[in-house]
Amino acid sequence: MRKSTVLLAAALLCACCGKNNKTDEATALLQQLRNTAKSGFLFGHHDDPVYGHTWYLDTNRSDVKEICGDMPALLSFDLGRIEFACGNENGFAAADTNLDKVPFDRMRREIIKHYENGGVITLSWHAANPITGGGSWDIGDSSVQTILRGGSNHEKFVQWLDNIAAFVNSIKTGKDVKVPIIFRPYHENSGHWFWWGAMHCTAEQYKELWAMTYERMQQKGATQLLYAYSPQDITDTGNYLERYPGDNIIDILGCDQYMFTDREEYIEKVNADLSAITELGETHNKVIAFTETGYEGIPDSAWWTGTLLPLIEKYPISYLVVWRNACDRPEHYYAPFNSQISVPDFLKFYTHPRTLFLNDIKNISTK
Ligand code: BMA
Repeated sequence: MRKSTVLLAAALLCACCGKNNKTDEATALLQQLRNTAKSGFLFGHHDDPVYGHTWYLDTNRSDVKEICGDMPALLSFDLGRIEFACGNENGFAAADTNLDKVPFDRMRREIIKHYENGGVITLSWHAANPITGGGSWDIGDSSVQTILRGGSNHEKFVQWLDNIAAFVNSIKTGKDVKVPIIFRPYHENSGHWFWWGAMHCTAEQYKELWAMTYERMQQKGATQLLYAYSPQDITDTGNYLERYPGDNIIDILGCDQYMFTDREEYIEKVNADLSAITELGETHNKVIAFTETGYEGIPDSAWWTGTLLPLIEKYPISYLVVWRNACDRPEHYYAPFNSQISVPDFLKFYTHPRTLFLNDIKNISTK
């Protein structure tokens, strides 16, 4: 073992039990993300291989690949509704689908395939409301309180976490290696639109939710996970840290920010977000990432190299994720597809040396 590896391993020992809390593959992924930021950032797309602007569950398809001949380096999927799936150690019924109708079975296969091809995976979780069983957007001021230890929905919520652990633990390669995954639950918590948002729980309750989640994953042996924290609309580093779950849990400092109609506002907000996480990444020795962004419908044909690239290239982010191309909502897409007006500009973005797609990373991957 080289000296640097020994130091890295020591830094990853669990604060509560003293055991190494990451698999070798998760440790390697974290190092890969650190190295990535020196040369560029991984391009990520949510649900990329499972549906696109005009198709659903075809195999070997990707709106991004159909434009540039290459897959995103990073694939993002969502666990929403895994709460109600029949999770067990042997996997999930093919009929179990997430909130956007992606079968968990298919998600697992795509994750394994992408990892074996040298790609990186992240999972978000639009968790159901634990009181009503409605969606993440079904807000209520006491939801978080009821799932913490001693709360009326604690047991139920722990079962939901166990479903997640069972699912991620079932995502293994042919060589029986658990695929390392960046887990990003309870996102955009600075806003009010999700039941875990800042208006609906105290900072202490929010942090306790994270600690409980982390500990349960550890107990269930889901040590292949890295953890990303991703609030939205950060004003400064102090504001970012108010609900930060802590350096012992979080591996990746992220932020979410979308462009709506006002370009100047987007630029201002992204600069505030990325400046804050750049500074915190240095002081806390963490990887940073732009965990969700995009411009719905991409109505600006030069958005990729005219707005996004110049805005982010000065920050050492390891990756960015643009959101999904919904097949059942024609206006809801964030990556271009054949004939979309921003395709020529996306191709310029694709060939830029700092944007990393699957072919760019598969040969330098640590696997
Ligand atoms: C939102 C929208 C929803 C979707 C959810 C989870 O931003 O795309 O339609 O259900 O993300 O993917």
